[in-house]
Amino acid sequence: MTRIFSGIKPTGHLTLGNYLGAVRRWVAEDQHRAEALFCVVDLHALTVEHDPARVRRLSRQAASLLLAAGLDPRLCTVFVQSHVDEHARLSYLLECVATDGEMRRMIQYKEKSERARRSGQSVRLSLLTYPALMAADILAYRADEVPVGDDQTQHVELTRDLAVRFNQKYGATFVVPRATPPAVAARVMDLQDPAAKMGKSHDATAGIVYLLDEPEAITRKIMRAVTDSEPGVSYDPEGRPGVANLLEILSACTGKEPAALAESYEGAGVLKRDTAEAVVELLRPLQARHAELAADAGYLEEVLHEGAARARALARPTVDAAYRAIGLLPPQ
Ligand code: AQP
Repeated sequence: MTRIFSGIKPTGHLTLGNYLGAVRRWVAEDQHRAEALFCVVDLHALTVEHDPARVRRLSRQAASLLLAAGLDPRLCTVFVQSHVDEHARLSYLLECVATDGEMRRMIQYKEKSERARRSGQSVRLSLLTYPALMAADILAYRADEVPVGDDQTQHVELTRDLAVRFNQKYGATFVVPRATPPAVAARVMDLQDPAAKMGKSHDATAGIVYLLDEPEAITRKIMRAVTDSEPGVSYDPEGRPGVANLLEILSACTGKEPAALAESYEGAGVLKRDTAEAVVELLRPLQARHAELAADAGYLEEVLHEGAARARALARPTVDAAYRAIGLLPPQ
């Protein structure tokens, strides 16, 4: 059976980008058609300046939102990365097959290290080595597919390279996975800056729709989305990125093609209004379920406890095999 692994970082409140680009498909397709593992990758949240209490809170919230969105622990495994030691164990081995040059080429490293420097912070070494940990997340489970948004495909490519290199040098140990980006909404853009990805850790929040935003806030943010001064509505991601972003969001909500949707609008105002309504309706059930789950903390704890046990049992044989293959003496 196909095995799927994907994760979400507790570096901020989950956004519409996370939902449309990743979580929605995990819920609607992946958990039904494959053996799927979904992980709150909390170790990744430590690669940038962080507040410990906030990371803990966001980890719990992210797990709860995954369940609220419809991940069903009877169909898939939901767990927290740091609860399964195999991720960190394998990450070190992969650092030993990766090169410093390939880590430095990662776009996210360039962008986030630049962001840290601009705000006067030092760049953590883990920000550079983080793709080895992400590769470990995937390879430990011998995952075949990694459903991620566009921004993560470079890291999955690196994971493939590391798996192939390890297998060639030390013997067949890992499955070589592939990224499976979604057909629509692979990159939802910031409503105030359509050149930038809608990202949960960004400081300027006016262009970011969070999954737990009130309907009024969602409507306000979408109605104030930056478009352009051209009359009418057309689907032109290069020339009219703000309008294209709205059309893609509406397309992801309605299932209609962005270009076909564009033909039914004469002005950006009505497009914004319909997009806001569609997003509010899309998120309504998720928000209601999240409120229910918040009243039952025991359930979440139980799901995460069982999820970690299942994940550990799957990861351990592969990671042990990698330790042996690379030349480490097994404990007696
Ligand atoms: N804007 C987006 N459009 C489509 N997919 C997206 N994803 C993230 N943003 C968008 C996908 O959501 C999954 C989990 O993302 P993540 O937690 O690894 O990363 P992030 O949300 O991008 O958070 P960061 O890196 O903490 O924040 P930023 O980017 O703000 O610096 C992934 O499958 C991702 O592709």
